[in-house]
Amino acid sequence: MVTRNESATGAPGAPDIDVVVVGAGFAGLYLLYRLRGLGFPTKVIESADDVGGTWYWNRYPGARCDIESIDYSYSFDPELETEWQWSERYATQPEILRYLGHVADKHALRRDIEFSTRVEAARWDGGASLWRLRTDRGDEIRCRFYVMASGCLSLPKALDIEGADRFAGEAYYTSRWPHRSVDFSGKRVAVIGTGSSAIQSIPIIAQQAAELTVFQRTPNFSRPAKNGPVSAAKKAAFDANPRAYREAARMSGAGVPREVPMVRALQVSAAERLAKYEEAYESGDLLALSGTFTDIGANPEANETVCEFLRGKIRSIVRDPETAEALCPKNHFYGTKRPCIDTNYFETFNLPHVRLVDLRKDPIRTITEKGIDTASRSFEFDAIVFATGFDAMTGAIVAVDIEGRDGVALARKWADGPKQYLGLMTSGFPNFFTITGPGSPSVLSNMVVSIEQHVDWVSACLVHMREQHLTTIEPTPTAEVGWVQHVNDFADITLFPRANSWYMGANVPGKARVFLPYVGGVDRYRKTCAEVVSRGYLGFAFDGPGGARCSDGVIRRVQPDVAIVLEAIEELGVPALDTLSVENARALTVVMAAERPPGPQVGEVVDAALPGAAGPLAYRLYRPTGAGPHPIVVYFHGGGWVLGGRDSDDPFCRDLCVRSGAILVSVDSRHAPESRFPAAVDDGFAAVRWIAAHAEALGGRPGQLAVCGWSAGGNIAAVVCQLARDAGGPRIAGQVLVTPVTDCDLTRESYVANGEGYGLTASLTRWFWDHYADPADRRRPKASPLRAADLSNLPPALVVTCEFDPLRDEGAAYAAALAAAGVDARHLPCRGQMHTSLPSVDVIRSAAAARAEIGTALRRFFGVSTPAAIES
Ligand code: NA7
Repeated sequence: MVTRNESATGAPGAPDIDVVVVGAGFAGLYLLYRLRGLGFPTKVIESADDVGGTWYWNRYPGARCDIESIDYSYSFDPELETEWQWSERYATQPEILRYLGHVADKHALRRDIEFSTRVEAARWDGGASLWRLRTDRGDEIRCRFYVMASGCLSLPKALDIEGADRFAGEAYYTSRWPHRSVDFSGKRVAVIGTGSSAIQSIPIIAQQAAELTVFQRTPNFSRPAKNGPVSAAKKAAFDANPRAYREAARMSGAGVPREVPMVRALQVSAAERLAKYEEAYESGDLLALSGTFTDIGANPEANETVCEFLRGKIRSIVRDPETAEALCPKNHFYGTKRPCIDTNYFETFNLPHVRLVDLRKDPIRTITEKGIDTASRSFEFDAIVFATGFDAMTGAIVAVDIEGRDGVALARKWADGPKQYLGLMTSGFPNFFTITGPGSPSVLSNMVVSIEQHVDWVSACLVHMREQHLTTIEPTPTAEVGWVQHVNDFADITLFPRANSWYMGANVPGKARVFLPYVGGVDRYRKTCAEVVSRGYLGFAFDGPGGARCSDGVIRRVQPDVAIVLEAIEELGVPALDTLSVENARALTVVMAAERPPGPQVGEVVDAALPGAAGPLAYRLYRPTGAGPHPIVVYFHGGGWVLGGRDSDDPFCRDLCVRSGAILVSVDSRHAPESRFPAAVDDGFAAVRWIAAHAEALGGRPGQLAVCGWSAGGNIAAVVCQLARDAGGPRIAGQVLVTPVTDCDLTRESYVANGEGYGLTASLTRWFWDHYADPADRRRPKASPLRAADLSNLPPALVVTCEFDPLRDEGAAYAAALAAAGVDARHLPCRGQMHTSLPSVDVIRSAAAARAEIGTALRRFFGVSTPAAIES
């Protein structure tokens, strides 16, 4: 029973206790320890009869951690690190449970844990500013703060197999294994599922069972764990400086210290790739393969090299070719469903009494009294083991009937996916925290590191509230929407959303298909949480005797890959171009370009020259695959009329060629300051005229010519359209202006807001203009096309602008002015992007959707409606 005398006042409407925590696993135990130490009366409610959480319930044969135990352990109590020695590299479930029992004993935690009790409902009482919890014992507990530390993988998925309750033999669930030992000797056993739990238990069950049949719906990637004693090297690395080791874990991507890859898989030779994969394979480290190259998680082609490497291993282990092939994952990318490490998993299928049933070919029809009927066969079993997984990340939370402000049910609020701020809180539910909730790194990290970070954050928040005399905290809707967007933006630049995984909620019928964890990494996330606090708890609203306060806003508005690129530029200490001589600036852009991904393959690339306004101009022609003739797009590169050439936007041109199905002719123009205004636009116009006149010879379709340009190239493209109109030709079918320079006024709001910190600076823009044109010339429409007296009768236009670009507002103004003049003009504003996003093919993946829109627009200009054949 909960005692009521813990209340500070004991008055009606007063809380019984400050904090109630649900769950006595890694999270609940540390929370209790921390809050108790800070003087917050705290009670933990736990449905099991002892501590352990997931390690209490998941006692199936072979259950162990697959993050090394040195890493998968608490850091808050340095004494633990010397008094507890792990017996194996990957500890078994009983050992981890003993560890948690030891921690509970050492810190006398059990006295504040109410075991064998389940919280069934929780209601926010706005009048009294407290939560009223109801337990399955019929108690009501009133608390100021309510924390769900209920685990990400704790609520078993409801069985979705017809007839599951009909089976008369022994039925076991890996997630709810009996506390007695189970003996399968001499029995015919079925295992349904091939996730982590199955992959760990199958080899052990096979040692006992007379017959073992594995029912597999989706084969999984797994490799040997190479378990054994804790490695001497690992132990030495830890012992050398445990505090530094822990700090490195906190500032790593996945909560385990490791080197960060610097090279793309597709940048190196196949032999080099293979060597890296072999090394990672042999390491037995779950995270090693994803950490071999930078692009494994994002680039399908790069990922496929890992997949094929692992399939090769499976084929080399499993003797029966048909079984081997069935065990090879082919419908998801490596890492997009939780990969596994194992001990003799694939080898088990070589045993004569073990067989695999491929449910993709022969699905389960029903479970019967005696066994399992598939579409084509009837199997009889003495025991069935269901290793069918969990309602991950949200299941255990919404299993409690939680009602926030105004009677809103959490289950209803989250019906289309969890709406959370930082994975810690949800708006409309004051003083309600989730430890490792959806929208935090959680299951994509070493859970213990993420748990400690959340517990520390929540504890510090409660101390802040106490010091500031604040009673309630909740996130604002603005902050929450912004965070959910950021979580999705991050997921969308990876391959994760393409898999039907529990990360996506896809394993539970009817569950919203939303990416649940935060893929940005433990380090990035930790810095974000700290920044939220340092900016006055940005996005949180507080109330209480200390006064109402709220610093509202969105913590991350820039696209995640844009942020990564900006961080890399800062880390590399790349000098600002406008601090360099023109010669050095040009040399630097060439060096930077050498490192980028090459862009997609096209049918043919031809370098040649054409006559410009004052001499030959180099151009590069990109021809699509497939029989011509093709429409032609004349492309003008960026570089502020000063830098760049036909090489500088090469990946973008390839991408545009593939997406548009058109020939791209990327034309150089004379550069400033050697050739100032109007040399560049005169060259541009001369090039368009020549290309239009020679379209057929170039493989083009006469009359089907569009122009496209990025940045200063967008300026040239826009001016060329005006010159062609005024000269009565050539006919231009459309213009795509990508973050174009359209005006010389550098005082617009976007220059103020985005003038610093987003790649192209206001000062660099000034530097370009100074090199290009005299102040009087800049105002002429040939330099500032926005200033043309007449914008009518221009070709249809797509104007792309980026939110974090100094040029944003002049691009938007040009789109609006064209539309006002009756031109068929569309404005495509790109959220969270910067000036260089669009041309950064395979680097700024979040801009791929905008690149696809450009392809579609070009196709439309040419009257083509078929979609481009390109992966995002
Ligand atoms: P998982 O990884 O969700 O695995 C569950 C397995 O059960 C998986 O192979 C599923 O196939 C299979 N499954 C689920 N429902 C069915 C039905 N109806 N029919 C056939 N097969 C089914 O859970 P685990 O317990 O193994 O591991 C959970 C996490 O714990 C793990 O990732 C680690 O982080 C620790 P599917 O892939 O859905 O086709």
